Amino acid sequence: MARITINGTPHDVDAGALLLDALAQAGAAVPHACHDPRLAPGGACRLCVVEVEGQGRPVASCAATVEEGMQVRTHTPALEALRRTNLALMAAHYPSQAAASEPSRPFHQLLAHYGVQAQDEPRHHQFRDDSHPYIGVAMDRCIHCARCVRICEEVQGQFVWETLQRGEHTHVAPGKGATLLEGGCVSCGACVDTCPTGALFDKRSPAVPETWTRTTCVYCGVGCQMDVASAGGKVVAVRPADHPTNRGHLCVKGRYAYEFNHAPDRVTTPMIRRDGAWREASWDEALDFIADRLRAIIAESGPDAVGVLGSARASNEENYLAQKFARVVLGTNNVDCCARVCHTPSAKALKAMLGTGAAANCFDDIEIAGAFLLCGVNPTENHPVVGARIRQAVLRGARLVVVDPRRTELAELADVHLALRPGTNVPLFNAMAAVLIEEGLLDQAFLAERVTGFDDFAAFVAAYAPERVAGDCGVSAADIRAAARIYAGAGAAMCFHGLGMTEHLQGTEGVMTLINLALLTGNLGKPGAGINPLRGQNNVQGSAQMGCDPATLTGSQLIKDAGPRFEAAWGCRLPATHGLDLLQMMDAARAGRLKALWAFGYDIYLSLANEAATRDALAGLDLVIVQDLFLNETARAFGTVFLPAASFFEKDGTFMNSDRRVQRIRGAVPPPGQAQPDWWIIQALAGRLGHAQGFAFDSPRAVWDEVRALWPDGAGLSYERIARESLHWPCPDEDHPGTPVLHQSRFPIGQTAALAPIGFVPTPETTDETYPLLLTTGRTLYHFNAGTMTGRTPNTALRPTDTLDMAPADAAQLGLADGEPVRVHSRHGTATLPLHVTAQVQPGQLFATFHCPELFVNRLTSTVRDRQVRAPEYKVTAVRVERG
Ligand SMILES: Nc1nc2c(c(=O)[nH]1)N[C@H]1C(S)=C(S)[C@@H](COP(=O)(O)OP(=O)(O)OC[C@H]3O[C@@H](n4cnc5c(=O)[nH]c(N)nc54)[C@H](O)[C@@H]3O)O[C@H]1N2
Ligand SMILES: Nc1nc2c(c(=O)[nH]1)N[C@H]1C(S)=C(S)[C@@H](COP(=O)(O)OP(=O)(O)OC[C@H]3O[C@@H](n4cnc5c(=O)[nH]c(N)nc54)[C@H](O)[C@@H]3O)O[C@H]1N2
Ligand code: SF4
Ligand code: SF4
Ligand SMILES: [Mo]
Repeated sequence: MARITINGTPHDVDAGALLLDALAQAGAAVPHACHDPRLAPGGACRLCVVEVEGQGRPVASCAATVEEGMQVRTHTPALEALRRTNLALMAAHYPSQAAASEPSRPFHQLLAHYGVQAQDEPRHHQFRDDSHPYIGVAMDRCIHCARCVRICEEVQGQFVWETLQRGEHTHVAPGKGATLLEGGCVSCGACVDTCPTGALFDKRSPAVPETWTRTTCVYCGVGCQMDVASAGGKVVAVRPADHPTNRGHLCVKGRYAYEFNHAPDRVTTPMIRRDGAWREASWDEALDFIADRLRAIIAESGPDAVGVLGSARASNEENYLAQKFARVVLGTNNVDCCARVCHTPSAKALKAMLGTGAAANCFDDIEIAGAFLLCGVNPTENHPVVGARIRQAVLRGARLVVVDPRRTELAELADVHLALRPGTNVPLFNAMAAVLIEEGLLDQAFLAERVTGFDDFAAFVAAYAPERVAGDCGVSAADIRAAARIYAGAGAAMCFHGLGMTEHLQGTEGVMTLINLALLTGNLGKPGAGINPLRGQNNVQGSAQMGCDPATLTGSQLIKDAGPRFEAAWGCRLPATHGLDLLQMMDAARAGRLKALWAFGYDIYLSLANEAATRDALAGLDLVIVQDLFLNETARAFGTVFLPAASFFEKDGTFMNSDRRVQRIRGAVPPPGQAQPDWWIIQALAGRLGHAQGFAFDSPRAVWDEVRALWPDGAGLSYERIARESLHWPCPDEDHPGTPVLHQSRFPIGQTAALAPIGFVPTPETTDETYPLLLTTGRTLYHFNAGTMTGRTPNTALRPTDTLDMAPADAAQLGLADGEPVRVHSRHGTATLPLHVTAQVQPGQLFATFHCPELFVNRLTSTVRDRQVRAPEYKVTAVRVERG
């Protein structure tokens, strides 16, 4: 604390605080127009000026820090007159009508408070753009405070807005294009959020919504906190919350892509398909129908003829109930979720080598790391708020290595971009390990205390010298060496990886090769380091962690270890047979052994690799229960019963994000029609099947308390605490501060971890004369997975369709033009997509997203799976392309 005197009265305020904040804290707030706590001080508007004893001129309190003994005057007549003059200058060219019609805008409040009249004088220059679906521009209201310029630079890192020209010609406009989007805008809305006047505004939101509700974003695993505005039972606006996870920032999906919630084709009534046609049913009819069919199937074929798929989009509480339903009500361990297809390889590799199958470090370490190693991950599009933080760190001087076949946005900024041939992660990371050893770039102390198996490993990777493998990987040996030196030389280097590592024949093993690098260089168990999978959906970490996995119970506890405790708590015996994972369920369905499947919040038909194989499997089932917001592709093609679910905007619970935080979701609007939260539906069905007991929770909080009782590392995460604190598990009791950084003094598997020699097993999916190109699939900023949600928002205007991305040289050789439809053939199927010619992909390679059901990119992908946990190889398919 520091003692300062404000207007003659002493006050104790935070030492080192911004003077502007300290004044507000002491009840002597001063006005400001250009200040935003997310930004470095601007000092431009001169409204926050105060008199400080000993300083000749008024001081901008937004740019000064508190000093012990300071004597400050905040509202002297001279200061107030100065403020009025400065405001009058800003108001000279300001439209009076705007000030009158939207009195709640901060700048308009200032004008009213100081009695300053807007003067409507004409302007020389004014940027106009009505083309963005979300961001409106009314630059006749611009006061040149530069907040939009600074937030785009300092928070998002996009550098779209610029203050152009000087004097009376000064105006704010995109510097690199005629419109916002041409100027590089990624539609995060940060500029709208900070603009004090409404010169930038949300086109689709009212200026003053009714109620605000704090919740967690439903899209990616970053887990941004946001405030949802509702009016008339509808979501009308979303704003970023100032919270450690996202620090007052959102991306376009969290900020703007909410209108799916009120889409006209939202399913709001249960439905049963009879004679090929969907007919509406009451909840009683639908639940009785399912209960009868399940009873009959279990009586005839046993409980292992049924499978349950939890949802990475639903809450922890709902996923907990789903796996409890499978194990207790049905009597099967056949339960899984879509973690299977993305980061189960990461979880498996991390758990096997270190003991915890989750990210080692937290997002706050981004600002500590000296270097980043990004492997097969595209955060500026897929985890944009983390992507922006990484970009800011790199702009401030952190080193960056990107390992990705494509020139992603972050690859553009990288010190070294290893544009490897898809499918060659294992030799590439083995080569980096070989360099670390050969060049002595090792953390000897860490190796001595925490690592075993060095000699065998060193002998093994010597065969992977960069000069030997670089050709096969499609990169230069010098670049592999440069990358290894950056990773080892940073003090603390943080590794993030994604599906470019996991969705391969060698997915799990690829991640193991990354863990080797961290062990060799001591980049584990300390801030700013770690191996960090960027988890996919809002709650994919939680879905598996709650036990939607055939081999583990809640808290990733192995059935063989924790089984007896669960049996005691649940009052029943656990199923004796091994469960099937999702891919094994598909195999069993094809073989006629699986008869029924309940999938909630997971469009498996569209999203699983190799449509033909998925179709064969799903077509063989007697009962397919789909529980979703929309009639998704699985429901359309194979559904027997459809149960309408409430969305995250409409229910309470928790999500678990990518850096192990458990965060609340809170209902902001009521569910439409008869839609019900997933937790209600699961309990209702359990009741029908004679298991009302054990499924009689009256709220998600009650479910969560049962989770905490069974999961030792989550025991301290009560609803009360997570409402106040941002906590990372392990958090074993209510006084525990949580664990942002894992493995600090030991690993859960013991004091040491062992290096893993991993030989290279190439994928059978190789190019030849008939299929000469390699297709890799993935994502884009504006759409999310199955597209059910973003496809029902104006994001479709920002990106209307999936495309097939091709290098200019290949397009020229094939005589294909940008935008024309092309047919893509693989050994497995055919799809037609519009061509997008781009230098982002290398010659010989292609990239496509899978967000459009009508284009159905998974008609092309193969049946190759990860050797250990069976994640499909979405990332490598040999194809041929011809005019469509
Ligand atoms: N906007 C948006 N955000 C999303 C999603 C979305 O659909 N849209 N989905 C969410 C989900 S479910 C997930 S799992 C995450 C996924 O997020 P990411 O892991 O970032 O996903 P992808 O875009 O599928 O793949 C990442 C990168 O892997 C590269 N790659 C392909 N093959 C290889 C290879 O052999 N080696 C290496 N090193 N790289 C390769 C691709 O070029 C691509 O840039 O995103 C989540 N966030
Ligand atoms: N070619 C190719 N295919 C891929 C991938 C790839 O990289 N390439 N990636 C794979 C990966 S990593 C993943 S995770 C999958 C994703 O595939 P999916 O999991 O199928 O996709 P999502 O769009 O995340 O959401 C699934 C469904 O959840 C519904 N939903 C949302 N909220 C709720 C809720 O609260 N309750 C209920 N009941 N339903 C809800 C949505 O409407 C949607 O239909 O795709 C995989 N498919
Ligand atoms: S558009 Fe808004 S935020 Fe940007 S300079 Fe003008 S008034 Fe400030
Ligand atoms: S970064 Fe992820 S969690 Fe944050 S707003 Fe975007 S989609 Fe939502
Ligand atoms: Mo995913």
